[in-house]
Amino acid sequence: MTKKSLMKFDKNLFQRSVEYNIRTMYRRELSDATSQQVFQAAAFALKDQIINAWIHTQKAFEEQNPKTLYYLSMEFLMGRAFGNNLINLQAYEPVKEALHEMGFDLNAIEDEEPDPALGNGGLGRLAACFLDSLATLNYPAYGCGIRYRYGMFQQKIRDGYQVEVPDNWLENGNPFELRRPEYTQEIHFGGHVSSYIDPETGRTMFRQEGYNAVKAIPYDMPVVGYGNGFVDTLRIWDAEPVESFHLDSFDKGDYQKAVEDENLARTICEVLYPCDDHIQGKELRLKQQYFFVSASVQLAVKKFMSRNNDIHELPEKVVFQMNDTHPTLTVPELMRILLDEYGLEWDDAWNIVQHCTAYTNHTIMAEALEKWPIEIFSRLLPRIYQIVEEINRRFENDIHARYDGQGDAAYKISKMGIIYDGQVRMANMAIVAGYSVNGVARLHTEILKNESLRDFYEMFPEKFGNKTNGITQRRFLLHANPLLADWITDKIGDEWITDLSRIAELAPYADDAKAQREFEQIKYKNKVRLAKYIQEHNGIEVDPRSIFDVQVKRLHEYKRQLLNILHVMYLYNQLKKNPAMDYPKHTFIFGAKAAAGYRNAKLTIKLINNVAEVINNDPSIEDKIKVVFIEDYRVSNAELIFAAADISEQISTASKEASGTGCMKLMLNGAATIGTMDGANVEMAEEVGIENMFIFGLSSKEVIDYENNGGYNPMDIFNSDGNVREVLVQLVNGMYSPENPELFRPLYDSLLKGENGSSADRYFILKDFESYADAQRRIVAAYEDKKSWARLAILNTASAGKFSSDRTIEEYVRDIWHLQKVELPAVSSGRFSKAASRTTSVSKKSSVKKEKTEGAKKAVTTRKRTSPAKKASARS
Ligand code: 26V
Repeated sequence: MTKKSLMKFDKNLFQRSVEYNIRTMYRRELSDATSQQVFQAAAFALKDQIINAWIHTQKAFEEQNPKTLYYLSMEFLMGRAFGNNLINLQAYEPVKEALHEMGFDLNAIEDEEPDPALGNGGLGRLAACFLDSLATLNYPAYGCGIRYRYGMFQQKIRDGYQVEVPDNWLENGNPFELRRPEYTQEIHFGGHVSSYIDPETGRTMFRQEGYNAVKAIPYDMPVVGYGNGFVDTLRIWDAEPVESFHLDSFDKGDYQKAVEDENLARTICEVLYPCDDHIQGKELRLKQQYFFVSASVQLAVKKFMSRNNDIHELPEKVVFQMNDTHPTLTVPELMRILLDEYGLEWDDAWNIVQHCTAYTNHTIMAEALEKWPIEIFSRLLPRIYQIVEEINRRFENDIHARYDGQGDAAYKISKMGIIYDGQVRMANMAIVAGYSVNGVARLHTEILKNESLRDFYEMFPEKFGNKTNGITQRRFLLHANPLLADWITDKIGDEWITDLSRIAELAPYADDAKAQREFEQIKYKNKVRLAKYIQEHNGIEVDPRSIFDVQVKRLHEYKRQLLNILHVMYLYNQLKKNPAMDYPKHTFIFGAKAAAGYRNAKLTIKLINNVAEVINNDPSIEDKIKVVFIEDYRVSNAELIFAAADISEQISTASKEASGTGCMKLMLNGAATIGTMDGANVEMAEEVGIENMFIFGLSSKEVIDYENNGGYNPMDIFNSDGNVREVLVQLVNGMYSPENPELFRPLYDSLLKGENGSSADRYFILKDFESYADAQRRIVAAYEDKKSWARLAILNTASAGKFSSDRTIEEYVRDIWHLQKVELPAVSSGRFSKAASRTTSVSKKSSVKKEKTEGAKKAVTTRKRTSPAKKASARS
């Protein structure tokens, strides 16, 4: 762990505080406390320390009135907070020591914390990495999301099958959250729209009536920056019924509405949709989207107006980043507030919206494009629907103005229309309204521009840009891999913790024999740690000297876990035929959750487990291959896995993986990538050199060309390649499912026949098989030479500098958000006092702004507002 420490951690105070908390919270002596109670007590003691810095940061926001980012996301996959907060407060070692003296082991206490899994996968984890970077870089930001009662399901493996178990993460409470009832907002669903004439302006105004209402209550969680005393906020909304339930009410209408309101509040935040295989047009999901977007936007506007005078200046102080299309209702909701509550004219309001909203696309998969049936949308959100209709009408006029002369306006409307074919198309709304559209890796952005969003790119080229994803090195190296973190710091100092580009200074050590041995030793120890976890959780003994070959990510056909396991089956065949074959021990490790209704994904999990069962129990292959499926893959066990991996499997069908971020975490921890030229792999190859990766398979261009020409014929491969044929036959001859030989037939069919109208082997698994097997052979050959392998691994770590989310955030700030760093004034107590010196000082321009703000504040308190907003805020 880094030796540098900015925070004066008071060990005695912490210990007393833990003891006191155990007494007051549980009426127990320390010696009688359970681990869970110690965790709770320690977490509260830690929160006490964070609170000071949190207040301090928020005070600085009040005073400096900076432009603020609202990162709107249905998912924040934060992972455990306790250890991460300790890391960022630079208090990990002291707390470890303090707990040790009290007779507790920090690791065991960390394991008591539930892993808040308010996200499915990449998109949600990216949001969490972004918050870490924003706080570390002193940028004012709120993450806005939903406080799901049940997060991502827990995965149990029963008889090889995935079983979903509810994740009751709040069972023991969440020590890091603060309920903020003072910021409660009211959200309206349903009813109808009526119009009236505003007596002051004479204009026709609209309002929603006869609606069901629900209260949105925010819960705030601190997002602690690394070593800078800066604390941003993750604000997640919970629903509660409005106080309308009067049992003495004899009015039938009221009673019914009260019951409906109550039910609405109960269901809205109940569960995260654990589905990332396709978008289902579920009404509850649309409710969730409007619920958190409306609450976040309402509060952002109110906060802005409490510090500023003129609603027209909103874009100078507020930016809403829409994480995928899920928060696109930001657009019509902000329009509603500006039109109906602030009484703005359409053009004025639209101009503001167009300068406040930006959209990130995270997938090109057509199934992921969100569309809502007009019937559901307009019934649930009647006023919002009216506004969307108007946005669409005006946009269609723009299309006509531009394309009528060329005669293809109708075609363009079919592609770009927001309301089309009975549906509201959310991506189209986000693109038309927002001032920025970005992809998440260079290749992905190019595909958006040239293929999937081509018509939009033609119309609005200036909106498009790329922001290659990144990850936080604080969690995924400093916390996940303390041995390697310490080693790196010993070699090059600890600047890499906040400036990952510095990790390039490790490169010379790649050729240093001593460094190679040390690196290898560290990897070995991490493999021992993972082997222990596997032994405890799977009952499988794996050899830490074997190659740890890892594929951990959501299970999806395009990610091609099936290619990996088919290759394992092929290897097994080779070993069976040739028991003397010289093959270094190889452990194939999988971790993946499948969407509950995704048959082929779930069947692939079953296949992996059945193959594991056969291979792991066959003494004839002398443990040369082992297969492990790690149950319930999530942020906490991911950290163990990344640190221990030799090989990182990034084998998606080229063009399908927008970016990938696991690839970066594994690279940073010194794993070599076997992968296609897809997503961020392309940029990783640029950084580390293609010779230091194991690249295989069709290019994205080849894939897209095949797709545009009706696919290819996998039967040609089946007929010509005996190895492939053997493996495929084993899918359906009962070798891996003797009780039910037909069990894996759907996988077989998906490869050779195609289903539901899609072409056979839609993801080019057989097409890429030989090339993949060849890349695997190259790995085995390279691994033989320990020294050159260590060199390769060190080079991978040393080349990961680009993939820090700090770099990504700086690019968003420079090109999209235009935020300024907020300098924290020194604290008199000395705690966090060095923090201010680490930030670039705020420019003269912002101090001018500050004066203006002071003036503005006064004006707010004295001015008279005549807009409908006055009435609205009076009501709230
Ligand atoms: C994914 C898919 C994929 C198949 C078809 C339907 C569908 C629907 C939803 C989703 C999940 C939402 C998108 C998502 O999580 N994308 C991931 O975002 C990561 C962060 O940008 C990125 O690294 C991953 O490549 C991308 O899959």
